[in-house]
Amino acid sequence: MSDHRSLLQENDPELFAALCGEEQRQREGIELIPSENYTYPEVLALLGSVFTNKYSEGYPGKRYYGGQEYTDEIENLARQRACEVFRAQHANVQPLSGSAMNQASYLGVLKPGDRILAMDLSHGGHLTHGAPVSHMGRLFDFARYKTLPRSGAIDYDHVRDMALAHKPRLLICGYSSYPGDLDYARFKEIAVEVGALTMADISHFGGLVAANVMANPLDAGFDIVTTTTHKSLRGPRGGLILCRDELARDIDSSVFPGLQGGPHMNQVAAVAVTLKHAASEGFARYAGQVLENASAFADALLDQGVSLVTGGTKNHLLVMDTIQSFGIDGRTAQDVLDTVAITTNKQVIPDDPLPPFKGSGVRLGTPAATTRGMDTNHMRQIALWTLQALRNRDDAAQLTTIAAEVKAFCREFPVPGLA
Ligand code: DSN
Repeated sequence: MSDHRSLLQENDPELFAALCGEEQRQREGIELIPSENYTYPEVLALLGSVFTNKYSEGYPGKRYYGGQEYTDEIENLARQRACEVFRAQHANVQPLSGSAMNQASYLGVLKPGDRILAMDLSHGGHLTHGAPVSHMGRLFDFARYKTLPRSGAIDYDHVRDMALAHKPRLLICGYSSYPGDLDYARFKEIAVEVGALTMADISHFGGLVAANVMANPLDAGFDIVTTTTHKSLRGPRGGLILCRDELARDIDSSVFPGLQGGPHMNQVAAVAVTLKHAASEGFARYAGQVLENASAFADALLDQGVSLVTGGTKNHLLVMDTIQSFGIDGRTAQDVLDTVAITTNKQVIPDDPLPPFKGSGVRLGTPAATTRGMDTNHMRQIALWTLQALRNRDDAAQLTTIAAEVKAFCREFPVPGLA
């Protein structure tokens, strides 16, 4: 047992037990939450490294504290690599996570009260895209576009109508629960027509953009692109803001000193190594497999008559309408799947009549399963277990059998960084 583990075991047995429990849970279950992943062993090492001891307010070459020779080096590496991987002019690698990253972006280019047009939460947008319960929803004047009632797809004519009616200063695209792709050129055209800046929040599929298996909004001339680093990118928890050179000063001063204090340099180091991986051929293959797996998973569910929002997927995630498909709400479906060690999350669907704590659906995704080496055949098997569990949810013996099969299956797929 490594030194830090025995120390933890000795000094804090309760915490050690929880750590071991979580490791076992991650090893023995199938992770289908589309925003989760298993990070690299080097990331785990850097997160637990001495970089966590260091205060580094400011930016490389312009810090408020001494002793920055190595922190400057890692932040420069992270910035350079982010610019290379995403073809960006400028990168800020300090946002602590997704919400801070989006808040800093808005506050960098807008004034409180300015109008923003973004996707409605229940139609696939994110809390920070102006949900009324979020601070951003109160600080800015959000208008929200919705998807088409039957297909669940984005209706660009509706987005344009909303833009013409509301005259936003910022037009946002990007999603946390939309199983489609985005026409960035069309968004840009609409923004130009109304004089708005453009921002894409690609947090969910940042890794797929980095690997060039999904389109890059910067190639369509977007002003700002944000992404978290721990989802399909497989890095530590964190956020990146990518932008044009003209916005670099405003974005940087919005992150620090505007919103945050000292950056987490252990996290910045881990982001740097993540971006080195993201530029590799192995990562490109991984990203392609994430998409193939999602498509195979969706097809397997559709073949069995399951109802999926938008009728399938063009990215790494799918949203199953559990009311239509199984007559149960999303929370019940999530709980049933938990009993067979398949981890998902309940999800609201467009204009959901149920509250978010119930939801009419469940969101499923393939980044984590693909990291463990699962392929399209495995996804078909997982689809089968998912259906068997949901259809036989009142049959305890059947659920126990499925849980045992899932556990045995998972033994074949080691989790990176876990012995
Ligand atoms: N919690 C993330 C997700 O699951 O999509 C977004 O913040």
